[in-house]
Amino acid sequence: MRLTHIDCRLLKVPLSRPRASPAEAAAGRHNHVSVLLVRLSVADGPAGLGFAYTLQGSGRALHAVAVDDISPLLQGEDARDHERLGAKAYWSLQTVGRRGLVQQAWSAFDVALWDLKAKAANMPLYKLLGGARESAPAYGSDTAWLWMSPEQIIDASRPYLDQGMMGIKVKVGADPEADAERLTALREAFGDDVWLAADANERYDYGTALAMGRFLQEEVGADWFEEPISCEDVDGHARLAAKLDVPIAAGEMLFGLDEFAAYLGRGAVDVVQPDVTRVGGITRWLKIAALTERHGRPLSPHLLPEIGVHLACGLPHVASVEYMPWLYPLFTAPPRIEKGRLIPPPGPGLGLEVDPDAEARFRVPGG
Ligand code: SMN
Ligand code: MG
Repeated sequence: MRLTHIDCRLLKVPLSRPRASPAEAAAGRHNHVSVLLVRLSVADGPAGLGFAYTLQGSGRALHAVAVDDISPLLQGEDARDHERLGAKAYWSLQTVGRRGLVQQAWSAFDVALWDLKAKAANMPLYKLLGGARESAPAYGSDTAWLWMSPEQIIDASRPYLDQGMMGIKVKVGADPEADAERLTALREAFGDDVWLAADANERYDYGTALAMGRFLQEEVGADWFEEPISCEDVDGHARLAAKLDVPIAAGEMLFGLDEFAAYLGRGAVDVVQPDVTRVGGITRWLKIAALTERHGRPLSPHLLPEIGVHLACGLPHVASVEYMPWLYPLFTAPPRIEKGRLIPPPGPGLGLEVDPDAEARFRVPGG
């Protein structure tokens, strides 16, 4: 399985519901996601497809790393050797990218290598990973941004809840009092049975996070409290986790296995959320999953349900998939929700086909 051709493209995909206020979105901020698409071709057989994203900046830089630095390393290599190729990329680029953008670009290649491997084995990726189950619980993540009122959140979330999805994750972290009011209104509207989590994206200080954690567990009955404080404050997370009953979720900002080991070793996280396109792809996601399993904690993949559904259906201790359908417009048949659960597409590999019209529409000139 020699790699004969490597194709890297940069797309800019508009967000149907922007991350920030409509005014900011209109000014061009928070209204799109940049996507690196990587296709790995072998002499005979289907190509492997992988992708990674950046939010707002750095799309061109991600693409440049893929084209200039990583692609030449893989040309002519045996596509089956994901460990050897991962080590080759790591050691070749360590001085510029032990963490960060280089790892994000590499992630797209690693995902493509796994897509290719599963296609060569003629099986869906989740079967190759272990086939733990045929569908996974999913929570809605794009219906409760900070700029939205409780009424807007309720309206946006209804279609998900009506389909039977487990629940909704709500953004908090701007103003603790307003956050508390929103959460109370949402719990009242949704009822006690709906899964409800709060995601602060690192914005609280320790004292506010502790107070909010107590409020979440006592008044809201929240199912997890995500990124309460800076991702660099492992000790603060450990102290919060020791004092609070509401589970602490974290991991989307972490890159290395060592960072996950630090959190897990200190009991600083209860639900581990590695981003497959930040940690270095499926190869490293599996290592983080093994470490997490050893610590008796569940995982929940960050964003990218197109890949997350395979991880959640392949491995036994993945609690849920984050349903953030940002990249859905790119694919002809992305993973479907059925009775509230996400189903992996039936085809081999990731089971994804890029829609050529969408690709043409979203492609960045020169990317
Ligand atoms: C998040 C991160 C990045 C983009 C969108 C949303 C968020 C999440 O932290 O966990 O969904
Ligand atoms: Mg988050």
